[in-house]
Amino acid sequence: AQDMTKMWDKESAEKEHDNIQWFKDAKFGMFIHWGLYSKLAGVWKGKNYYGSGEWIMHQAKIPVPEYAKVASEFNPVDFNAEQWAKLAKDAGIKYIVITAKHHEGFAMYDSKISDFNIVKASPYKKDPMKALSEASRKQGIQFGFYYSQFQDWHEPNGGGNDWDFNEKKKNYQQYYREKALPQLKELLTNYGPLGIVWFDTPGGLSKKETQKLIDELRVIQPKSLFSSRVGQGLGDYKDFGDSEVPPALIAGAWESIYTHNDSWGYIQHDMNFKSSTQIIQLLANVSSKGGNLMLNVGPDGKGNIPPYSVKYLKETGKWLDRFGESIYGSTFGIIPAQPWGVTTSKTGKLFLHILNYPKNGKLMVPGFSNQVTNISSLENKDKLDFKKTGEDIEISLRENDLDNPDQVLVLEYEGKPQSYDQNLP
Ligand code: H79
Repeated sequence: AQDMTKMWDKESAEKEHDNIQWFKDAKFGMFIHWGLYSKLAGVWKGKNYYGSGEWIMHQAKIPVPEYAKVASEFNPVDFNAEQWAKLAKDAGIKYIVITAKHHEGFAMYDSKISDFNIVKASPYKKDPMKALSEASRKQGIQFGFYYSQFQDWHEPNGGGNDWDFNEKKKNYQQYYREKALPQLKELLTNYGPLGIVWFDTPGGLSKKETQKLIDELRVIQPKSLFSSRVGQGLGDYKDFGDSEVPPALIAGAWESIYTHNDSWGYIQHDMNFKSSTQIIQLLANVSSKGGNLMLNVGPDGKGNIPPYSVKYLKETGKWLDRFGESIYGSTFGIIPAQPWGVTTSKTGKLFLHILNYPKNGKLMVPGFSNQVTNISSLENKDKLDFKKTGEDIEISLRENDLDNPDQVLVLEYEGKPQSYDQNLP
């Protein structure tokens, strides 16, 4: 795996895209991995695979012609774009990024560039990306595409497939010219305004060539944000490694991406789903460091989102209905993580996310120099008693309304705050 933290440079972070604000405010995105691998569901020739369902072609070294046959059986008759978008809305999701083409090389949309696509090669014959792009926008959700720009195991000149093709004899430039770039242009041209183009696992291009790729796409949709995995330190916001939260505050726009269970693509024998409490705590943790969480769901080959994803996402949405003010539009917490939890901020307000309820009912906020005017429950506005001694605040919690692990308090204060991280603006 590549070290994604090195794929971003200060230069890019400093000149921000002029359409970056919606992304910074959004905080919670939905990643969707959906392709032929969803139909295989982690099983090939009776053998179970674990890890990343979308890697099964690679793990089982399935030859291109054999894998292509899966397309002729891929018929997601249960797919319902309105339902997916409604679920995202109910979950409090603000943007969706879906795999238009993953490393397997199969286009999940109507492509004129390659016949290896859902409309041409599958009995389904429709374009689910068209439907989902429209349904998402109808719900007020930003829509974007994941596109694997370098790895393409279907193509003799694409990256990654070393069991059918000789990696040394590949002409990556030709692959970029004939497939990746033209398909990206299709996606940017035919699906309305895209919030995000999400690249992954770059390769085969120099910095100059990567910049040229960006420039050629940028003219089609100047407002779309490109993820940092376009490579060479370029892109409009930073992505960390898969399922990685940075250890401390990060300046600028960034995102952590997480699987819901242990896989991106659907695996029928993976039931290790994060509960809504875990999702909420992850979201609070990422927000407290200034970033977004994009949580993945892996629909199956029929087009159904796994029931546990539906359940836990809806529960997360219920929590966001109550406490969303502390997440959406917030910036990093101005005090570091505490034994009881983390904080997020807005002008004059510090939100205290209580992830571990202190046994003695006393919540300590250390090192806070500004004058505090009020501390209350974000949910019912009930005031809480507190004592401030120097820069240390002791809040008396009330057992009855603070007995679960995802309560939020709001601390209101006067004056300009100081961040504990002096490296940040
Ligand atoms: O789309 C998801 C992954 O498929 C993709 N990025 C996220 C968003 C990705 N591409 N490459 N990698 C992740 C790193 C590769 C990890 C691997 Fe493995 C370790 C490939 C083989 C060993 C994971 C575990 C996949 C198969 C086994």
